[in-house]
Amino acid sequence: ATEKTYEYLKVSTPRTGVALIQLHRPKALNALFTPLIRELNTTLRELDSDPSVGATVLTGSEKAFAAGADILEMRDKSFADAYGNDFIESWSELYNTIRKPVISAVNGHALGGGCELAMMCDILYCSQKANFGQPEIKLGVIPGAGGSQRLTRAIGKSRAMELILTGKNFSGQEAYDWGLAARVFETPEKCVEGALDTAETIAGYSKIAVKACKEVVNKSQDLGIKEGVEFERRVFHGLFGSEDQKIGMEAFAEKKKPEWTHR
Ligand code: CO8
Repeated sequence: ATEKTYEYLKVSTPRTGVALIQLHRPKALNALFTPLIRELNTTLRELDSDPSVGATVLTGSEKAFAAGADILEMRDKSFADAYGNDFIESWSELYNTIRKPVISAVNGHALGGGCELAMMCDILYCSQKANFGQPEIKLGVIPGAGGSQRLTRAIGKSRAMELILTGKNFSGQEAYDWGLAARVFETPEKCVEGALDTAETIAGYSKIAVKACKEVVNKSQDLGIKEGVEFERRVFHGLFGSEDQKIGMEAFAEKKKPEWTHR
């Protein structure tokens, strides 16, 4: 979004209202480690409070979205290091605190923590040959950034159990067929362009309504249907206090294009 320099990311604004974050640690296939995650979190937080940005696309390279958590960084950790410092907790900031939508455009390897990072995003797009997997079992551990929960919810228990217990990879086409990906594209370029198109559409809407949509859909993952519908209705009521609700409905009545606030 700005002229800032990044060590492990490339950040740009290729469309109006749309930020593109590209993970850029090519020598290690974008393996995720603390300095990269810190930079990612800072950038996402800045974009979240930047009124000119409405949605973000997160991608990697053609070769790798991210080949997992950095195994070399983890190798010598003790239980006290991991538990004491709540290792990985801060890696979920994308899901836990970011309120504007983030779309992942997954090409190449998305393994372990890479697959988990992609699944933390609000919408997952990929190209046919993307290579997903939770291979932690092969390293003597288990998924640590939500993989066992998010993959299971997305594709069902039996399939997720098979993948997590065998460490077998799956393709972008399979991710789409099983409902993990919202769309699958023929090529990496088309995948990133498709994600930017969707982000541009979202960025054209009321920011407050977009945040509310994201919040209520995410709540469906935590609440039962009755509580979820009740929560949705309360947030819906709340939007009648926003300027954008008046702007949107007035524009419809007058057959005009709405000019949203930038709040
Ligand atoms: N960690 C550290 N370095 C890595 C990683 C990684 N996960 N993946 C690749 N690299 C490095 C390689 O060591 C290699 O470095 P160098 O050139 O210095 O030897 C470089 O990237 C290129 O890799 P390869 O030569 O292996 O490239 P190939 O094209 O032959 O193979 C693979 C690509 C198949 C992706 C292969 O690199 C591989 O199997 N990587 C490891 C995949 C893996 O097991 N990932 C899961 C890690 S465990 C995990 O993520 C736990 C989740 C915890 C939560 C995370 C929160 C977000």
